[in-house]
Amino acid sequence: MLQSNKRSNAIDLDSYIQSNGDQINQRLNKLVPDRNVPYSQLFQAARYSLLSGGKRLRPILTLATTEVLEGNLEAALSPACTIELIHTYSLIHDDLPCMDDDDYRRGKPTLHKVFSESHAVLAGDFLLTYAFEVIADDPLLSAEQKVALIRVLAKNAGGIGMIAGQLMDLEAEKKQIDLSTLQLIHKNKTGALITAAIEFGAIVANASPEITETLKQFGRDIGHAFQIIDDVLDDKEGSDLTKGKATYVSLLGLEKAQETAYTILSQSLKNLESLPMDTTLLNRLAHHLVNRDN
Ligand code: GRG
Repeated sequence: MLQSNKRSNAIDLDSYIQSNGDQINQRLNKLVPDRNVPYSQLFQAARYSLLSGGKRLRPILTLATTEVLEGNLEAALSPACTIELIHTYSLIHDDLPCMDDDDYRRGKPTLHKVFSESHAVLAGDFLLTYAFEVIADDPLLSAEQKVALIRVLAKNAGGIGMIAGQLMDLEAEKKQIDLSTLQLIHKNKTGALITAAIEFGAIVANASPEITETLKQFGRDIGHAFQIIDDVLDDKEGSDLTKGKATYVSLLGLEKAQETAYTILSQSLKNLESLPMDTTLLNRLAHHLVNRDN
């Protein structure tokens, strides 16, 4: 059973993240089982990436938004997991030789190194497609909620969302780009799925259009701050991933980049405070996203 935390102020955020992360992992494990079929490698490949220890921040944001809005947490769990299915597909494809060509992800060899490039393409395709099937088949959601979730997921992961961001990012490699172009890339590449995760909570909890709009703005802001901190962490770790690429640190410098993330965080929290319910849980998670060390 998913536990609600009525008194968000009193909660221990680490145990909130741990216990919700565990619930998400269990559901993901159930949604994508090993299958004894002639093409079992498809499921093994998908599970290799899906169950390889991501932070699960996006699905946790869906559950936290649902909780803040006093929605049905059980009904939020599978939709939350579909965000992670899409996130995992994007990481698998991003690591391919034709994209970022990375050998390691989450401390393990990338999927195409362990299986093959074609297995990695197909495992990513499977996770992407399957996300929509999971929503369509969910017995705890109304028909209206399913359509709304599918629309939000398709838009934010699609050609005016994450895929657009990825294409702009690839085209920006080895080119001089300015800050507003970088912001546009990350608004789509990273921000769109984080915003969808928050909007998912609003849909499950049947929030009003006004409340949903405020939460979406909060999602866009924390997605922006999350990406800046991603660049700051890569820079501090001397990561190869940013070599030759424009980042918030290369354009603003380390200190200014960090300062910008904190300014965006505080704007996002002000916006959140305008809501008529206790939003402490989302406030604490937003701090966590910006203060994280990995
Ligand atoms: C291939 C269509 C397509 C899109 C790829 C998400 C993405 C777009 C690329 C990943 C490259 C990257 C490092 C993006 C920066 C921000 C980001 C999404 C980081 C990874 O997310 P975390 O930190 O990762 O939540 P974990 O491993 O914890 O899930």
